[in-house]
Amino acid sequence: MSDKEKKSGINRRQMLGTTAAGGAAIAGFGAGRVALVGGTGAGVLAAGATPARADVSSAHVGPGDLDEYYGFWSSGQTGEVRIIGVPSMRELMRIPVFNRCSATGWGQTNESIRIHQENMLPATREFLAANGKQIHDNGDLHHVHMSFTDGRYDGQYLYMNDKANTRVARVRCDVMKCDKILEIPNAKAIHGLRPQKVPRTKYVFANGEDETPMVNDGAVLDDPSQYVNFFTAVDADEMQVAWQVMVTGNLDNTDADYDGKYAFSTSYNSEMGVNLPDMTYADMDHVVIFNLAEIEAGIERGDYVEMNGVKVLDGRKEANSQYTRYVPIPNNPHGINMAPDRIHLCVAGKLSPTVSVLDVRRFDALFEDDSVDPRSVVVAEPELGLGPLHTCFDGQGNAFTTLFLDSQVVKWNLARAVELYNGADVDPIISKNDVHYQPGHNSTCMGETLDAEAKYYLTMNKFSKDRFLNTGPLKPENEQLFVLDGDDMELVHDGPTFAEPHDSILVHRSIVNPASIWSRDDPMWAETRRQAEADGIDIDNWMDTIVRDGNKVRVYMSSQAPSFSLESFTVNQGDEVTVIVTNLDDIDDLTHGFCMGDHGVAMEVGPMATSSVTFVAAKPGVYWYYCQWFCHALHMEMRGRMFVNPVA
Ligand code: CUK
Ligand code: CUA
Ligand code: CA
Repeated sequence: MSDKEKKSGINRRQMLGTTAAGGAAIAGFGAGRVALVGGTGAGVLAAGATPARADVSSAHVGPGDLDEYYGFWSSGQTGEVRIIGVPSMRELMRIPVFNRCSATGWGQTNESIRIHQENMLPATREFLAANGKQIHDNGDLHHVHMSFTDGRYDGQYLYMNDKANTRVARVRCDVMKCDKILEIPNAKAIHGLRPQKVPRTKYVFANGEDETPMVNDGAVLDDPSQYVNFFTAVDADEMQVAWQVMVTGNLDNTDADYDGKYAFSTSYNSEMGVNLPDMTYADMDHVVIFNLAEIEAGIERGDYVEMNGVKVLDGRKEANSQYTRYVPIPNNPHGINMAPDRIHLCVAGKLSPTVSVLDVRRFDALFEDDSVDPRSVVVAEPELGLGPLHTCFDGQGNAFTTLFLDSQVVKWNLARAVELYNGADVDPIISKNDVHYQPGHNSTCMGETLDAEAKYYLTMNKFSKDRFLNTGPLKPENEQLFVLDGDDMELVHDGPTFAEPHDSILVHRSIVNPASIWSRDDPMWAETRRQAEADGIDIDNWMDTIVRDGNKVRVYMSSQAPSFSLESFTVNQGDEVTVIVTNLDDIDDLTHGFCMGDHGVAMEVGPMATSSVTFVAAKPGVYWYYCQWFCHALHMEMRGRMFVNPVA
């Protein structure tokens, strides 16, 4: 980009000073969005005009060739995880987690309902029952991150949040299926989520975004002075809450250091406001630093209250405990990203055009000496552009920050930002590239680990506007992949995505090694196996048995291409029918399904898997069931009949 562009960027930045009143800042936020609807042409040209020095051919993955990276995508309000091949950007798979899935039966099979219900709070169970439901139908999955060992991905698990229904879930990387869903008590709206990096992922840190009364039972309603927020550490192995810390202000995003000492979270609502003006009036909000050793010591000596079965420590500002410190940060900060240099923590200002850079080596001093100014941990605060949201790293001392309002990514140098803060006459900004449009999260390969690489840069954009054929009032979002070559960034992919390309990690394929067929002793269907054993059925071998237990009927069948072991079975109207299917085909990629026509019942049965589903046979008549995953030339013929006897 030219100096002229750079200068004009700075001028526009100055229009949104850090001292802007909340209302003015918000007005600017809105205006930026509107302006971008029409202001797109220049950006396209600027990107195209970059000299094509980048080795774009490295990003081409031919038909039949395999990608170098697994991309794990959160899908926002769709509630699932997606696997994308990078750099081809081909969608490889979807992993349902907080959503219901027609193809796999997630949220409908007994195995998945058990996972949903196992760690559900009793009050939620009652609430759902009152609404005629067993599980929540929706989720809002913002962040997906892999388990770490010594600051590097270990390929074991993925962890993810549900903002909509205050949950944390886990996906097993050996089968790429969700195995745990944990509803978090006390907190509300789990938003930011990160695993502990060092020495390993013992904890998954999860932020509660919404403020509510400490005991939210209706006794306190519209009295925000009694509202609180909770930071949660989940035991990553047990998938149970380890402890919570009560904080001042709300919590937005979170991250952890490379020393295993601290976790930290942004708060955009230090004001504890409940409307827009009140959430934005303060010039400074804060980052909360959580001292893990002090928190564990506090639990050891019993310095907690137990709320809903969770040990809760008081880390509020006024408590003046050793559990937390509060660092003032301008202005409604959002993303918080730990650099792979193990030193620099980058906090994006959102309403402030700055990224605040904190030196984590200075955190010890804050806890050792109360008189140390919390702002002394800030070692740089470069003005980068309008609406900075998230930062990622190339492992070579550079950072990439998304600028939501400017619809740009700014590449900048951490060391030069520190020099500038110390008074040197240097410009930390290396380049600005237009993206389309309004980026939120961004990623580099292995960028949130010690193995960060300067290879590809991915931006996940909230709007596609005019970029693709019009799909009606609801437009897709857009994700763009750049090849990094020195200081150049070459756009190599521009592709629409259904709601929503929220966040992602790019993991080298050498770290991820899923199985091709299920192991018969997988814990996924352990409870189904127990029931079968009680019925005298061996679900590991050919089975074609119907077990009646009062008005409960269990139909055990096997599938082997191209047939089910049962051509038909008979039940009585009103029976509660459970169909249990084991897929005895142990061949790579040979998935069967089971769909009961006109009953809203369907599921996937992977190679060597057992799945089961339960429904009430309320309608007399003949109903065909069929295999719903294409498996064989005679896949259409893979079907059978259920006879439902009318009750006289
Ligand atoms: S938060 Cu969405 S753009 Cu939910 Cu990760 Cu920043
Ligand atoms: Cu079995 Cu299709
Ligand atoms: Ca604020």
